[in-house]
Amino acid sequence: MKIAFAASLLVAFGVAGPATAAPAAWTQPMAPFQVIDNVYYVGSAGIAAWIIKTPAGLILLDAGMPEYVPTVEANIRTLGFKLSDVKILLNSHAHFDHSGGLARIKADTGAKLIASEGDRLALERGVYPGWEQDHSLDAPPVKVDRVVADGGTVALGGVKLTAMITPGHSAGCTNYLLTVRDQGAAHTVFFFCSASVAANRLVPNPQYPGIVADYRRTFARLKTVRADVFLAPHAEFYDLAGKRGRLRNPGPNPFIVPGEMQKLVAAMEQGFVKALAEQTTRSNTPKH
Ligand code: 4NZ
Ligand code: ZN
Repeated sequence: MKIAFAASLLVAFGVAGPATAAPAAWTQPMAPFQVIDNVYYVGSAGIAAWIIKTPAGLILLDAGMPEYVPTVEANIRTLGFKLSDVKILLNSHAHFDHSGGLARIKADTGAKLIASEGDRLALERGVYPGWEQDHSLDAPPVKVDRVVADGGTVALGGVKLTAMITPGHSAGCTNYLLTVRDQGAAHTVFFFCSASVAANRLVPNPQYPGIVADYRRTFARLKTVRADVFLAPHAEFYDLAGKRGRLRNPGPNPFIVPGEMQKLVAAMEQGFVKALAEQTTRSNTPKH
């Protein structure tokens, strides 16, 4: 897959000018590390991939870009794990920058892929729903072995993740909650799917029917979540590099930041309101 986006998408993002490249950070290496308790980072500088370690093997949440898979796999080995230890694959959402590597990692590990019904077709067809004609946004198709519902759980070796499905950013956008322990206290990790508008059309020809109502429900629901370890698919959503740098300092784990999630959710809701207004204006402006 080429890392070039069509001009149509740049228009969708409100960016003028010729097609540009994917952010360099998306495939820029980052050394793998333990984040907190049984959670490890094996992604790139810009795009997350998470290992959740259990007594019965590993869960890998997100796979990054297809071209970055060899580095994700090397990162897993650097942490002392074997690829064959990966038993379950999860996906935050069916966008090429997070799902593109799943097919290859599935083949290399033999792990089972668990995903939401809302994202299943996009994963199995390898398309970006609503932009099917733009093949620069395709991802290698990957078979979903089991569907997880909202509130459903993914369990391995006594470790349990709870799925929270918040449609909008994708039709089956899936967050996962996990309880971890740090310095004797329990903390709630929220693996965020995302709720940005990104390349999504809201009006007049929506990315999928009902997307605007879905975003509204999603923001209302996300506001009810109290999680103090907020982990997200893109590094800039939660200052990955800054926190990683502070891990070596004495004191509490820098990834524990009560309230951080709600700040980002509020900013994304503002972004949604602004994008909806802009797209509505654009759709009401006569073309000449
Ligand atoms: S995302 C595009 N997954 O929201 C769309 O960061 C969506 C994202 C990134 C890039 N795009 O169309 O180029
Ligand atoms: Zn996305």
